[in-house]
This record gives sequence, C-alpha cells and structure tokens, in this order.
Amino acid sequence: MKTALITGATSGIGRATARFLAKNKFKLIICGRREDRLAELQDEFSALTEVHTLNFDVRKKKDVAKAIASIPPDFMKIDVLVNNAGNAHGLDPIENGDEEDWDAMIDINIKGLLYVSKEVIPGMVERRSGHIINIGSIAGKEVYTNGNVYCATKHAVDALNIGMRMDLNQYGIRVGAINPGMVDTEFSEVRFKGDTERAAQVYKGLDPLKAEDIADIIHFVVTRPYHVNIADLTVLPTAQASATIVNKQL
Ligand code: NDP
Ligand code: 8X3
Repeated sequence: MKTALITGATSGIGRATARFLAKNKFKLIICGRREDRLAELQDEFSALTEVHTLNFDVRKKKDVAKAIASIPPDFMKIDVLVNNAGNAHGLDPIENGDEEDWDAMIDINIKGLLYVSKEVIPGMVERRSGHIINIGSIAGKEVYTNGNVYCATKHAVDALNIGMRMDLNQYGIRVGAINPGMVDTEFSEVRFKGDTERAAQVYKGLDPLKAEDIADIIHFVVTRPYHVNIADLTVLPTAQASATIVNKQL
C-alpha cells in the first residue's frame, strides 16, 4: 500500500485528492491548519484506509519540521507528496498591493512548499524512490492584470518543479506539476477575504473545473507505471482558453 502526504487537505483540490486516494487504498497523511476539518476527514477516510493527520502552518519552518518528524513509523515511507497548500490573497494593482497579502502568498505558496519538500525529500533520496506533485496554476504559465504577486508565486512553483526534477533525477524520484485553470473551491473566497458574492462572480456563466476533476487527474498521474513521469500538465475548463480568455455566457 502506498502512502501519500497531501498539504492543504482540508479543502478544495487537496481534500478531493485525499478522498480519491483514500477510495483507491492509499495510506494518507492529511495536513492543514483547520483541526476540526482534519478530524472530520480522518473519521470519513478511516472507513476506507489508514489515515494520519498533521496540523501545521506551512509558513512556520520549525513547525513543519516538527510535524513531519512526528509521523509514526508505519506512515514514514512517503511515496507521494502532493504540494498543494496555497492560495491567492487579494487581486490588486501592484501600486495598491497589500504587503501582508504579498507576504502570505510568498510565504505559503513558495516557502511553505519548500519547507515541506525539504523534510520529505531525504526519505525519498534514501529509498531512491518517490513522487512529488507540485500544484502550480495557469497563473504560473501566464500573468494577468492584478495577478502580479500570485502569478509570481506560481511562476516560482513552475521553476521549482523543473529544478526539483533536475536535482532529484539522479535518485530516480519523479517530479511533476499539475497547473489548473479555474477550479470552483474556496480559492476565490480566500482571495476576496470572505466576500462570497464576489467569489461567486468568478465562476458565474461558465462550467468551471471541480476539485474532483483535478483529484481524478492526480490519481491518474500517481498510478502510472514507475517509468512514466507526467512532468507538467495544464488543465483548463473547456470554457477557458487562457488565463484571461474565458467564454462566459452571462
Ligand atoms: P482552497 O482554499 O479550497 O484550499 C487551500 C488549502 O490550502 C486549504 O486546505 C488550506 O488549509 C491550505 N492552506 C492555506 N494556507 C495554508 C497554510 N498557511 N498552512 C497550511 N495549509 C494552508 O483552494 P484550492 O483547493 O483551490 O487550492 C489548492 C491549490 O490549488 C493552491 O496551491 C492553489 O494556488 C492552486 N490552484 C487553485 C486554482 C483554483 O482556481 N481554485 C487554480 C490553480 C491552482 P487550512 O486553511 O486548513 O490550513
Ligand atoms: C488559480 C487560477 O486564474 O485565478 O491559480 O489565477 S487563477
């Protein structure tokens, strides 16, 4: 039985991926800050597989190290790491940008991904085996107006995905990115700081991706034969042609 560690498993893409992998008999380590949700998911998934929860903030380097070091021995052999935790904070022109939003995005989307990877990679190197899935974005391939810092963090994920693949190649570790377009999750609610009406507008007039669509793809990616590495995959809703071209029927 393979073990997968998923960051940001309390919501959206991470939660759907955890559910999909649980149904397909992966052992799970699910991570997030919201303890109540982790407990609920542990209850739900325990009927399907073995589950361990880790409650930490990916921004806090020491907490990340402590959490990963606390993983019980029977979960320690992490086969799959899904670097998913992340969000956009704000959608403002650069001249009006809020430094706290910038810090949050850089600290979570870039530094958090690095801190978690740093703790998980040594075991993979030792075993000469493992699979890292980095959740990037169409915003890591293109920049859009007011997306400035969020797009920069996802471009950084794109670069790190390539860099990790190069550096870990000698150890036989697979590294690949999934870059979604618009997925209807809590993403826009977080971006607009709880403004649910503004968040709903983002997906109005089109059929966006669902978290389950990305989870299904992640399951496909991690169940390919070991000599197959899906290195970089962009997934858009049919109504979306690029970061900014969206066919909305309003
Ligand atoms: P959600 O807001 O639904 O989920 C985000 C997850 O990240 C939550 O589980 C949250 O858990 C976790 N998280 C956020 N901040 C932290 C933190 N500081 N420490 C630990 N965990 C954290 O959004 P999505 O599911 O949509 O987003 C998942 C990933 O997909 C992100 O990297 C996002 O950039 C990317 N993405 C999303 C797209 C979309 O349109 N939705 C499109 C392209 C990429 P908790 O709050 O409990 O800590
Ligand atoms: C999320 C997709 O287009 O809102 O990464 O940036 S987008």
